[in-house]
Amino acid sequence: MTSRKAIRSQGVDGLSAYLEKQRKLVEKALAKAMPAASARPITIHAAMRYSVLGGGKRLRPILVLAAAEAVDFERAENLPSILPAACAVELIHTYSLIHDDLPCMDNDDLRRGRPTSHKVYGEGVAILTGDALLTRAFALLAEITPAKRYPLSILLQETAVAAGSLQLIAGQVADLEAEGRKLKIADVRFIHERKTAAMIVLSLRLGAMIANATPGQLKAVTQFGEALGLAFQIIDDILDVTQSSQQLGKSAGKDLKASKATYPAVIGLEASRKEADRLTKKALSALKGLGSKSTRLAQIADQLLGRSS
Ligand code: GRG
Repeated sequence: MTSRKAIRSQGVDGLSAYLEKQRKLVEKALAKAMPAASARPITIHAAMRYSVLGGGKRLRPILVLAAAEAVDFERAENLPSILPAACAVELIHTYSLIHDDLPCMDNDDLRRGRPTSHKVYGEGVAILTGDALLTRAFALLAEITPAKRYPLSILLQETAVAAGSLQLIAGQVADLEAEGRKLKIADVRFIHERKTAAMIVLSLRLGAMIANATPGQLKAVTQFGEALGLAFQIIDDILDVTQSSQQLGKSAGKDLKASKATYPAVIGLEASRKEADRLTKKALSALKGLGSKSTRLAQIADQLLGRSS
């Protein structure tokens, strides 16, 4: 079941209710995954909670849950380690947003519809908040009871690599260095695969590994994530030039102003749309071997292609 028409016929209403349910589950777990706002020093814990609990689509944690479902539908939600892993990827993602918004990086004052961390708490606390979220994520993962095929060391190692200087940070460095320079599409792809796709692939792999995926199942969700991750960032690039700041909850039109490395800047809007569409189809076809258990993953990919924020 891979055609987009077939996926939609399975009920978009069902998907909205599913996403809402998963979001609530994740929000509740996130609220418990960090020290209380009253823990001393109060500022850092209030700042952690401000950024993490202040909205966001929760795409990555929902992908952790949906990947586990695609492997072991019956047990996915009751796997005790699945929510800690879902929270860990959201904490790493939020850390990267806080640091990305700093004046020395993208210098932004709006995130998730609210003032950015450094605007509220100052730059020093914002840097430390990112650091605290990243380290807290590893503490959460360290508490996981792993499945038979994938020991904890593998989960920790994969997370460290995805968040490290060869993936997430590599993408950010290449992005910074690309500002104002004329790039080829391969260079933009290099950045997007690392800055965005790496964390999406990690989310899917953590979910699948915690559900004890077979090597074939793990390969399928990885290929799905690689294509989806790139499509997701291309759509992000398109939205930056087509939507308002209010619609996005972050500053729109910034990529163009800062001469950022984006798909629309290099190949134009129409070709970017076609590429996002092609990659979404590629992502869907990677799910073929997983059967109907992967319907949610397919629906999420389809919805992301048509998203407006
Ligand atoms: C180590 C100083 C230092 C900085 C690291 C790694 C890094 C900073 C930044 C990562 C780069 C980054 C922010 C990539 C953008 C990826 C992306 C599309 C983010 C937006 O994701 P959404 O749309 O956001 O899922 P929400 O708010 O919905 O969670």
